[in-house]
Amino acid sequence: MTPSHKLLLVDILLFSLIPTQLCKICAIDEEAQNPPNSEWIQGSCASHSPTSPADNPKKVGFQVTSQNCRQKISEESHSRLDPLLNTMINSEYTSRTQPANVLLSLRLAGIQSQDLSQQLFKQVRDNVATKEINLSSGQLALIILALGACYSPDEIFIYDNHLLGHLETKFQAEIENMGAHDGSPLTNYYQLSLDVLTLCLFGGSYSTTQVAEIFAPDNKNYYFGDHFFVDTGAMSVLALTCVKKSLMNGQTKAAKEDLKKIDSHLQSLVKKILSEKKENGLIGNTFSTGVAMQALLVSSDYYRESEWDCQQTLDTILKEISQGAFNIPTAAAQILPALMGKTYLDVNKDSPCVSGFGTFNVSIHTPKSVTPANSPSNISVRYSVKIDETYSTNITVPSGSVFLDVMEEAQKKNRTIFGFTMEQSSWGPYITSVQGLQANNNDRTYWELLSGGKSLSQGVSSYVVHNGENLEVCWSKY
Ligand code: B12
Repeated sequence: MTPSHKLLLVDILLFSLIPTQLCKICAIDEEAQNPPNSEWIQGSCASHSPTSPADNPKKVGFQVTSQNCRQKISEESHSRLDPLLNTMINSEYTSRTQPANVLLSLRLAGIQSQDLSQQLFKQVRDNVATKEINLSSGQLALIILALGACYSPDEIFIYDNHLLGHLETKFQAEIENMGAHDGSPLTNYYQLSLDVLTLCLFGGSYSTTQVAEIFAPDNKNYYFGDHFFVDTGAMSVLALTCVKKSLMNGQTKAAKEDLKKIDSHLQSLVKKILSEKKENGLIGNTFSTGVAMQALLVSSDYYRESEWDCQQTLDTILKEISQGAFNIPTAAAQILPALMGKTYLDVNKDSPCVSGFGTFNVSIHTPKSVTPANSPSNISVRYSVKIDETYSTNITVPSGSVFLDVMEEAQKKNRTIFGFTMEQSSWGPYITSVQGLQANNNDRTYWELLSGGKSLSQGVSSYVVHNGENLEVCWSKY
């Protein structure tokens, strides 16, 4: 997108809001239509085209019948979301799924702009056209969710290109890989959840019995050692909620058994998510809170109102937004829907995502820089690569540098010891190998980032390093 194009888009961005009070715990009122129904652990080396559900009977549509159970961001709070919109719209997208993440988020939040939608659609479509074969299952699922969200005409692209069939195949490949590699999927359970959610919402084929079996809450793929992955558990809650709804009217014994199991999984997963609630209201960490909020918004049958102070979570997130925490398009895209009281299950609700409640212009401001004044122009850090042995060096970089700058400096000094590779992902560059040692999903190995022995909650291109800091990349298992 050209800068002038972006400016034009910013000018014409419109919000349409769902009324009612801010952050009341609430469930999607399905009953009227359908009766009832990171924090990171320390690694081993840390010190520690149909157009509506009616047209496609297999599609699961979520009807919101009660507007009273939705959040409302008050008018005064609108401008507090500007940094999110700025990041989503004005960034250069460096990975194939960033445009899909952004398109899905803007559509769910009810932000309308023909031009912006068309630009994003074009990018998503081009990615599918040229790279579909190489997309992971979850990447394809996200693309389908974005294209199909809110009954956009783009939905036809899904059916014309048989994207659901491709997703079914990729989902089965994930399960086959689990059979061959001690229960490890090709990707991870966050992506398997995205797969099931998408197949469920868009009427794709999958076995509910298989889903009930693999998504049992004691499955190792929900955990990092004995630490629960909040993002993954939350995405599973969204997927299982959709599957549960699809089974509600099932009469067969098998359907009833699957429903019972899924209901019990939901109960347990929601409990685990709530147990990761922090004193300030975050659930897991800053970046898992968006999807955790979505999970809690659709699962209020499974907890008491007193168990989650949604208002506190929202206030903390708004504060974090003002401090520039969501400065990656994917981070911004993941948090926005929940702030608008929306979830990925709303992708298929029976009415367009946009309600005609009101419109206003959004003005975009660049978030304030967080670099402290009077910082020295150069800083020194200690950098180590840890495998069985530890290889360390001192590195000097300009103040304001990120972890990646340190790694690059170290690599210049000694490529054999500090050489590394990375690949672009929706969160930025992901470190895939150091010293030629390659991360591997089948073995559940990866390169963990640490500072002062603590696992970081940001990646190499986001984490700003500090003078005197002790940085490590550590060969770890999850
Ligand atoms: C699964 C997962 C992992 C797996 C990835 C391997 C696997 N088996 O797939 C493991 C456990 C190894 C992992 C590692 C890390 N992760 Co991680 N991960 C996730 C998770 C749960 C799902 C990612 C996914 O599949 N998305 C869906 C697909 C469709 O999108 P994708 O872009 O194609 O996905 C790829 C990338 O996301 C990449 N990836 C995974 N984590 C990270 C982190 C960063 C910073 C980057 C750049 C890429 C990346 O792996 C995915 C599969 O290839 C997300 C949760 C979330 N809310 O998104 C966290 C998440 C993205 N991870 C996070 C972090 C912080 C990390 C680490 C930096 C932790 C650390 N201290 O070392 C490392 C990455 C270090 C490195 N080598 O560069 C944060 C990122 C926050 C941020 N602001 O940057 C998230 C949001 C979790 C959280 N709530 O804090 N992660």
